[in-house]
Amino acid sequence: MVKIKKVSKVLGGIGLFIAGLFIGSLILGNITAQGPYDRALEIAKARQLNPDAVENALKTYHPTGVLDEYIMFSSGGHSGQVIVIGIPSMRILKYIAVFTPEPWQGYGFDAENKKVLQGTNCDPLRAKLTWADTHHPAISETNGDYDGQFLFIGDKANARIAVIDLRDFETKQIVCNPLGYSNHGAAFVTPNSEYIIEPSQYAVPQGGAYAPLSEYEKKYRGFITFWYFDRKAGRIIPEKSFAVEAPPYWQDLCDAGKLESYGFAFCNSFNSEMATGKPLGSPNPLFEVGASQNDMDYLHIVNWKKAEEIVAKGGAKEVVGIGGFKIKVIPLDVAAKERILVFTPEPKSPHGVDVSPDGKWIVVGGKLDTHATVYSIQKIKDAIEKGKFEGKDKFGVPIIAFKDSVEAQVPIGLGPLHTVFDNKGFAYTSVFIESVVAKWKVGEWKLYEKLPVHYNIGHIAAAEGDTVSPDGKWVVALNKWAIDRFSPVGPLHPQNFQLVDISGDKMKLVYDMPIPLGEPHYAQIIKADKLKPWTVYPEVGWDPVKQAKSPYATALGKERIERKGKTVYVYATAIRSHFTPEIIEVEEGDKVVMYITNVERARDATHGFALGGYNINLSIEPGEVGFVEFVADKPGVFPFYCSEFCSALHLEMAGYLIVKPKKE
Ligand code: RUQ
Ligand code: CUA
Repeated sequence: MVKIKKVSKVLGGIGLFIAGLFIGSLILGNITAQGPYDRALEIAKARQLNPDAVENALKTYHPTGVLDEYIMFSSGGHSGQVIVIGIPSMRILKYIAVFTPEPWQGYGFDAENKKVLQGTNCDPLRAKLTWADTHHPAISETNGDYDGQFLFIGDKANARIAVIDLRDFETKQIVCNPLGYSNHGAAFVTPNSEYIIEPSQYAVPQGGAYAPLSEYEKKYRGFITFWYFDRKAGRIIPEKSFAVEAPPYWQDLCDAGKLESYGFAFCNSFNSEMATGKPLGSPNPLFEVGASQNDMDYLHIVNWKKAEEIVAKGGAKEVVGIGGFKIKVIPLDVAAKERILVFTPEPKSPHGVDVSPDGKWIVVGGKLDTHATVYSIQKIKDAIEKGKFEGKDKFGVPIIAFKDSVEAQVPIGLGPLHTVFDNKGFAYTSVFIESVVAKWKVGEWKLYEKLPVHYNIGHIAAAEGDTVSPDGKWVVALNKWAIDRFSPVGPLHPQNFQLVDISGDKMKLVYDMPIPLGEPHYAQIIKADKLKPWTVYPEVGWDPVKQAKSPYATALGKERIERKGKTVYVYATAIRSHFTPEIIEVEEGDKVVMYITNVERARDATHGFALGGYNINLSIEPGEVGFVEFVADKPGVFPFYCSEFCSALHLEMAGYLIVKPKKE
């Protein structure tokens, strides 16, 4: 009966009936004449699906046209993309192109979004990048709840942050951090998306300068950057952003405080040893050993509200960093003196920091520890207020004694990493070395259950899990290794996302999903009805980068070709099943600028614009204006065509670009 009830929650009244017959009969092990469900029972039996498997199938299967209750935004790892997945069906809905050119979406081929890909403040080196190591997606928040408007994600390899507009699921901005070349804990947002937090990972001389490793302590620095987000503009404003300088410990992940801890950010770190590696032939330890000597590293407690005040008073200095781009930086001595940056010890090879939904507790994992270590924001605030510190680190940053900040250490298993929360007061921690999800109770600080997962779980995501009001229901284990879970496809294995039903007393693994695209790190899960994406652009003639009507929009019948000197402007339209104009003649060496307006209003009536020989493919969605820009430096006749199968006469949706050779 218990099982039947669980299923009924998912499928409603009809489901109860089906499941009742179905599971009931299976449990009894006899297939009797039960009308239309006989066939289903036969299949279950033939496939040797036990009642458990049948239950899992019923929980996740979505008949055609039935939509998912939740949407998960997952990092696409090395692909530089974001994967959009429906939950609980685990169907992939989209890959959002972010840091990597993506032909289907025309991303990096359209003249406008090519500029997005190159970044708003990126040095020439980074403007040319065509990959990223995306790590942590963050949905924009209002009062600590996902509001479904924007998504941010960080690139670990190149210290970049991207802004995706969730009205059209397209990337609108990439910013580069001028202070260094790597981040890790990015992106995380403050509760009203005032700032997007980006901590560095591997310390370098600040601003990309040169300094030998012998000057590590003196010249290498970390940073914790707070990128100011202008919600109306939908853009990060670098001029209004600032960073807090940090010692050259390797900062890792951050989380923003909320409710009781609003105004603070917490970042874990490792390598407080300041190991500098082992040059060949040197007796120095490798990083692996050198950066794991200490039993404790430092949890960085950052008072960003106070930092904001100091910046407003002119307490930050302007640092000219990589590519000549500037950012305001609160120097380490100022941060320490003003107690903008305070430390407390954290055990052992720390990783992951997560704030509880009520904002009272800060949970830290330790890659070589066996506990989830829980800090109390009250204790931290008390210690800071009373100036109760056990000392300072080498850089003068005050340290709160472990006993004065910690609330509990929950023994949960070897190698805890990340923690998410549900609506019943439980926390779920990924435990890497043991390959389990550990469920424990906040406040009781007691372990309830461990669920084996397959294998090597990194992050864990929960429904509305990083908000002030998580939903419960589902968590997803983001496993690094799949090993034997899927049909072999060569030595490079997919990752494995495992869906876990947490609605009952016991956790239940219900689905395995291979992820064949880079190594995802984190994911966030939002209630689907909080997203309000457009199904077509709001007006015909839309510029999706500016999210406004384009001055280059062309109406049907107003198509034209204009020459200004050596530039040929083409104002074109696309509609099933033709481009107008479809013959374009230019001279060798002309610059060609094309604005192609898709004048369709029907959902899904997307046209492509593929031009052979010039590396161009656009996706022009209903209402959108596509922008093409290139120099016609190769003479010849170049067919162009619509690269989306839009209609019966789609193959006829084509034309010729004729590039006449220069006269000698
Ligand atoms: S990290 S697997 Cu890149 Cu978020 Cu912990
Ligand atoms: Cu338009 Cu095919």
